[in-house]
Amino acid sequence: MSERNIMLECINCGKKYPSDTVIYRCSSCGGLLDIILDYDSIKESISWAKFKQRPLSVWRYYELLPVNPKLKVSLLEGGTPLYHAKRLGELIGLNNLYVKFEGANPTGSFKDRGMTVGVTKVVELGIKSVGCASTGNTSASLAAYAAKAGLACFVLLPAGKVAMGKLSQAMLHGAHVIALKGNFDQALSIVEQICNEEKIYLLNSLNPWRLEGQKTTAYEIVDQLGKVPDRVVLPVGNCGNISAIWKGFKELETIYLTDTLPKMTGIQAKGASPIVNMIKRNLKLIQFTDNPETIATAIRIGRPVNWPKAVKAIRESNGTAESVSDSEIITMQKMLAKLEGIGVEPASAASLAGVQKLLEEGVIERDETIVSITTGHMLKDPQEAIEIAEPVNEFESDIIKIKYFIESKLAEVVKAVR
Ligand code: AN7
Repeated sequence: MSERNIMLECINCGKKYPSDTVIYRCSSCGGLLDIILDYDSIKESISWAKFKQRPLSVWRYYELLPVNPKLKVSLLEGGTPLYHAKRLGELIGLNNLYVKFEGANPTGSFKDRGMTVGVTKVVELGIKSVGCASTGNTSASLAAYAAKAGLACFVLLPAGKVAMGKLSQAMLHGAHVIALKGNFDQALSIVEQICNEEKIYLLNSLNPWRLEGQKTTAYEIVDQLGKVPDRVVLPVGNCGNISAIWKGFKELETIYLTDTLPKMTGIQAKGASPIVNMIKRNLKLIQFTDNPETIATAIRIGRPVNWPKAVKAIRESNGTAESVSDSEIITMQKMLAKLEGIGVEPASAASLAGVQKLLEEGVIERDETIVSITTGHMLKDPQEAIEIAEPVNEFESDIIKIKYFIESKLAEVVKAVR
């Protein structure tokens, strides 16, 4: 790998480490790490035309990924749909609203983009076990990729706070599931310590190799839209994804594949919104939330580890952050499902609820081209979907009553059309 000049670098003090160093924070200052690539040489070997000869996927862009593609552990991740949300856009007043549906990934969330690269890195390093703390999706994804690579997998989850779909995935893919009587932030702190002491490789988004996979969302958006959108809006929890996607857009500009940048816009749930607080009050340091709470359990995070990267992404890009209530999340989740046929979990609906709110506040303009990233599939949290949807209509085996019911519903449709 060394011939590709790949290095780890502390974003805080600039200390560099060789790419085979097993490390998650700077050993000098504790800062976050980033991967440094040699863009001058990458520039020579790539073009959109070359990318377009390969399937739309994370690995379409392998020259920009800092791992050996010959060793790749892949379940065919990425290549997710970019939908033009015409009906929803019309309703809320946006002509150019697009939804990047990350729920279409192999395990149903964007985490797969990161895990394919992160687990490939594990194979390169020759490590045999992996671990993470998770609000659910990270554990589901890691469990699947660990299974594919034949690795032992340990996941720490906040007990009783992980949606059923996600928990069932981690269990079925054979992870050792540890339910912690505490929240995600406490689980991450424990697992980080364990990974520093045991031979378990940490695959939370603190791990910069994983984020390299997630930056491909930016490449795909430009590839599918044919241009850089004005704004990218996404839900923010531990702050890995917004940081990764911003890196992706900046790289495209660096290697002359694009010439503009989008405004990165992060959405959090009201009960777990330390980034929104920081951006709105223009603070230098984050104030963590001790008891985060929201129906969007995926982003029930009060102490986001990647906050410095995320805040930099938002500020550098002239973006913003906004929070939405649980009821705004639910309303949007239903609208997206009923108007567009896109089924997402609550955290992902937060993204579009944020779009609507920012539009109403006059922050977003009506003619902006907006890509809203919906990060996870609705089947991740079927319990919540059933609770918020119209109840099912139960009948005895009586065709008259059933026909009467159907006719009353058809009459409603006719009324609505008029
Ligand atoms: C659907 O699985 O943190 O800001 O442990 O599952 O990169 O953390 C999940 C996060 C958004 C937030 N949407 O992304 C985990 C976890 C969904 C998510 C986020 C998550 P980051």
